[in-house]
Amino acid sequence: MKIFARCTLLSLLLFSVCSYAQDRNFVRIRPDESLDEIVQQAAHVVPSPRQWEWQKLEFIGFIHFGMNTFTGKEWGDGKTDPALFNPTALDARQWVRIAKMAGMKMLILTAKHHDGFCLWPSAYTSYSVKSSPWRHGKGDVVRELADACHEAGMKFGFYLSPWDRHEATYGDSPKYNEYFCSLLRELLTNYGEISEVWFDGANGEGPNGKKQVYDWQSYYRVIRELQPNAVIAIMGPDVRWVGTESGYGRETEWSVLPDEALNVDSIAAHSQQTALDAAFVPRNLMNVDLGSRDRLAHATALIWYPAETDVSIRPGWFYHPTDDSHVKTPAELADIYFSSVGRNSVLLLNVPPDTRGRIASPDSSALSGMRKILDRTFSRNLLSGAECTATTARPGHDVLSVLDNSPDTYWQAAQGEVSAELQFTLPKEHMVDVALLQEHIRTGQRIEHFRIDAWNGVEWRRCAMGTTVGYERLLRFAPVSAGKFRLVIEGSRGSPTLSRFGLFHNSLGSP
Ligand code: FUL
Repeated sequence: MKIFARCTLLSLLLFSVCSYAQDRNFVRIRPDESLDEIVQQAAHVVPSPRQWEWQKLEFIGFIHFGMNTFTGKEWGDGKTDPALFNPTALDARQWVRIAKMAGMKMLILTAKHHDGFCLWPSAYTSYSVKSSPWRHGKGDVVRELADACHEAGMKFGFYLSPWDRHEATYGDSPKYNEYFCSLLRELLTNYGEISEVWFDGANGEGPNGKKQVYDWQSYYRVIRELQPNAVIAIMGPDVRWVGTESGYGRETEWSVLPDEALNVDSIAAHSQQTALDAAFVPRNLMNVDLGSRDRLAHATALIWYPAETDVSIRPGWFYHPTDDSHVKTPAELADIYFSSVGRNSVLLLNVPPDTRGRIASPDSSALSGMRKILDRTFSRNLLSGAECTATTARPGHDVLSVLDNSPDTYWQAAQGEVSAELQFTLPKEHMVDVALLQEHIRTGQRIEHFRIDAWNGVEWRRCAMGTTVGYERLLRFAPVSAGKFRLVIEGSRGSPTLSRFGLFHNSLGSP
């Protein structure tokens, strides 16, 4: 009996240690694992601490600024005279003020775009601000923005284009890789905390162009060594490009994917190939399935690889005066927010400064209009004060946790339960047409489908339904007035969690 008990205990222990990924953002799948076992593994893959810190930022800004701002181009050829770079009234604090007002938590600057022109006085090239008339060659845009961000409590990151149309060593692979690492070292050592490094997959060299073999691993090593908390995005292991530059993510967005998603060649092949060719011809990736059970079935390893949705507030990435009348409207920006942040992705919205080095007024008023819509919509969770019940709860994780606004507390279904019903009786009837759900992703991403119903006094009527939740899911639906609502989790990969649930009234009306 004793021996039996010991064996059982031992096998239980082994089962929980070996069988599931324990708080890891990477797990290998053995060839003999069944689909059910793989799905269980997937349910236990979680963000790394740096991925979690990044995910919580939700909304971040892109600053495309450089030689193209002065030439009117989108892709410079690297031959433009540095004399042309001369912003008349550059004010990085103004960029930060506007970004903060909009609700952004980080700014990412194009420290070097494809033309190779460096916005800081690098010691490794003369093709930089130091050869320009701006601030008599003593200026440093990276410094001004990094300082302004840090002063204001904002995170700072940089975009550094691997493709370089100016640098003579480009194509001479080892030499250019060394050059690129030197630039990285400068940016990662001299400007305080760096929270994101953004590597572009774009390259328009064409079939007869220069062939540069990038040494990604050496780039990643430099970053991990100098700024271990920074996430490496797009052509990198921490943050995945959602796959379109339209601002609209997938309805079903899994952050846990087979590790083949992390293939730099295929990311590059799907990236922009010619200037602006695909920027606003949104490739429809909504139906591309990356993380369903079918995809997991063939996986040899699983990774936590969350999506970032990049989009520009204007038709181009850089400022062009002719686009002043084509800035996205507050309603369009709010729609993008719902379709990116609200679809389990971080929104990276580009706001390009003009030739003065300031954000132009059409952009700042569009951003403040968007902020007003979002603030009005989300100012009050109509479920607060509601009486809540759940058909199942793990001890210590009761349903009230979904209303306490804390990302650390969460409701969870009892072990082994993959469906559940959470009911909310409001103090009085309310009109609602927006729902917000957040899973506790540090336990894993699990919910596969859910629906929200309203009680009309006689029966439950469905208001909305969805598939994945992840870090955050926002849904808009036809307005409904009721005093009782329920969230039905219909399917999940292991016992589901929810750290937040809210119902709101959209200040713009329904879509
Ligand atoms: C693309 C680039 O080619 C664009 O110019 C822009 O920087 C965008 C964010 O990424 O791949």
